[in-house]
Amino acid sequence: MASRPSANKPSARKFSVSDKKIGIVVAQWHNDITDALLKGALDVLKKAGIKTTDIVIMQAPGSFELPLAAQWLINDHEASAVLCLGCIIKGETPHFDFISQAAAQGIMNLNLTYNIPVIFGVLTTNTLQQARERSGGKHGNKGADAAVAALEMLENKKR
Ligand code: DLZ
Repeated sequence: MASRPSANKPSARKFSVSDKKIGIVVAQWHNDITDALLKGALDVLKKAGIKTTDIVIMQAPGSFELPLAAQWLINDHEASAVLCLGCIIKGETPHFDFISQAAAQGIMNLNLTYNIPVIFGVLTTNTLQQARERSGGKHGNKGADAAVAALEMLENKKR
C-alpha cells in the first residue's frame, strides 16, 4: 500500500509550531476506532510539544457533523488547525457515499474559507477489520497521520 514515509514515523519529525492551538473533532460512530485515532493524534501532538491546554477536543455524533463542529472550534476556540477524526464503513452503512462526500466536501470548504489546515482524518473502509488495521494496526494510525499533516501545514504556512 502506498504511503508517505514521513507520515509513518511521526516521532522522527521535528516541528517548531509548539505554540499553536489545535482542535480535534471526534465522531462517535465506531467510537472504538475513533478513540484509537484520537490516541494516535494526541501522541503525535504531545511529542511535537503542543501543550495539553492548547488541545481542544470536541465530540460529534457522526462524521456528517465533523465540518460544523470543526467550524465551532475555529470560531469559538481560535484553533490554528483542526483534525477531523471519523470512521465510515461501507459494508455497514447504506449512507456511505452521502456521509463520506458530505464530510470530505465540508472539510475542504473549511480549509479554503478559513485559510487554515482542517485535516480529513476519516477512515472510509470496506470492513471493520480494515478500519482496525488503520487505527493502530498493521497499516498505522490515520489519527497520527492527521496530526502530522496538520503540523506540516502549520509549519509550511509559517515559512
Ligand atoms: C447514520 C450513520 C451511519 C449509517 N453510518 C455512519 C458511519 O459509519 N460513520 C459515521 O461517522 N456516521 C454514521 N452515521 C451518522 C451520520 O454521520 C450522522 O451523524 C447522522 O446521519 C445524523 O446527521
